Amino acid sequence: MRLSRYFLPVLKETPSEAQIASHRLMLRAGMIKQQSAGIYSWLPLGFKVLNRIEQIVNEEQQRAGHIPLLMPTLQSAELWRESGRYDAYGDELLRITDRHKREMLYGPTNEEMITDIFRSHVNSYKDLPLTLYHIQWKFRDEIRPRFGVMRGREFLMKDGYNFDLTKEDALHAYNRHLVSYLRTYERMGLQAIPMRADSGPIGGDDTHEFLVLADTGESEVFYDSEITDLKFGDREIDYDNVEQLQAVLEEFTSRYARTDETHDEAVFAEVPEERRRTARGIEVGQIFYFGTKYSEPMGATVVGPDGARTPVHMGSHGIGVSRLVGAIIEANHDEKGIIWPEGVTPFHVGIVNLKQGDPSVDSACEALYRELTAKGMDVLYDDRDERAGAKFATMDLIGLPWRLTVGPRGLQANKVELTSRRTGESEELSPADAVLRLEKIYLPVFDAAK
Ligand code: P5A
Repeated sequence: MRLSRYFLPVLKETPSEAQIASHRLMLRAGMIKQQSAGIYSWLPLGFKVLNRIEQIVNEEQQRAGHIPLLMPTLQSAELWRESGRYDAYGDELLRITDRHKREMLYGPTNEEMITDIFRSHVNSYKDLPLTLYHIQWKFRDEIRPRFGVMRGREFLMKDGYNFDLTKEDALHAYNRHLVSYLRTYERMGLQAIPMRADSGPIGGDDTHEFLVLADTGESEVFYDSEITDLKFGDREIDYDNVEQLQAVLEEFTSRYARTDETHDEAVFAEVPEERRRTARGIEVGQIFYFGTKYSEPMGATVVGPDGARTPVHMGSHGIGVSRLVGAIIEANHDEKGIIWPEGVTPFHVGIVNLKQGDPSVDSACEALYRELTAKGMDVLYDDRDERAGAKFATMDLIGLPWRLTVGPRGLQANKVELTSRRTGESEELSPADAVLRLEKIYLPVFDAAK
């Protein structure tokens, strides 16, 4: 993409309504525009990041054997009356009446609808296990929408639902989600710690929230510091292997880590004092096992091996896709702007032309742009007729992890400059070597998608 032809409405002023860094930076970098309280348009740069996050989520869900579908945003109140949640959900539920006076709602989650799909089409235990998921907009009429996309009213969620014959099978589905989430967040450059939590309006007893530690997080958390040493890494996982997944669950959940809803001072006191931590965290996902809470009242049953009908065991599993954009920025920024992790960056590299209009510089930039693009990289080429300082400030603000600076002096010695946004360190390389370096840097990112 050539910046001269892109739509990147960066702001010079710091917007006064934004209280936290990620909200400020998303507005300044031209990623979002507020349309109403807690409702945002995603401008091209923000939309690109949102798409990258969606793509990682899709890849990891499908790696775990989960099947994508798409359900609508609007749901009928009837379905929610069947589960008893139409009244129980309270004021967060946006209720709508259509022209025929039929009661509808904008879905805050889809347990009822997926249970309805299941009961319409699945009849036998032989069709289990089954996990279906979608990535779809949700609406929760939050009393205090704030921090930009972090607590929106309209927000994008990946929500998945498992259907199993027995509790044991459903707990394996729970583990599958836990493990796939660990890998998902790590690919985004985040450490998200599974913590024992409360199940709230979704229901059930078994639930973990995934929290990214950040001072601006809305949840208070208590944990054993040893947990932050755990890395998922690139271990080979067989998602059908019950023992392997159970072992990963135990590895990542056996140490003390809880949100304030389930915090227990007495149990916490058993953690050696020097390892006890109290901090704040951003909830970027939550997984639930709730058994037959929806299948029983809604009649989602299968014929079991013994010929008798039995309600299926279910769980649901959510990732806050739009919230993640904010969470990643909270965890990765400095005073100049955003610092994207390579896995989610909107563009892999930015090219800064120091002397637009100089034929040798223009053609070196064009060649780099072509070659990098041919290697599968998304490149943002700043080809505007602007001062170098302004170009650097834009690149720093929008946070591309790597910048190639091309100017007449360097080119005389066949050199361009490759700069890391994170460390600020620069290296002089020939254009050909710069392409090779970038290819090597992004190899693990492209490999992780396979
Ligand atoms: C699990 C999937 C559920 O709704 N039903 C389907 C279950 N879980 S949840 O924890 O309530 O939500 C899942 C994730 O969505 C994000 N989230 C939000 N993001 C932005 N703004 C909001 N107002 C908001 N509310 C929830 C969180 O990341 C949460 O973990």
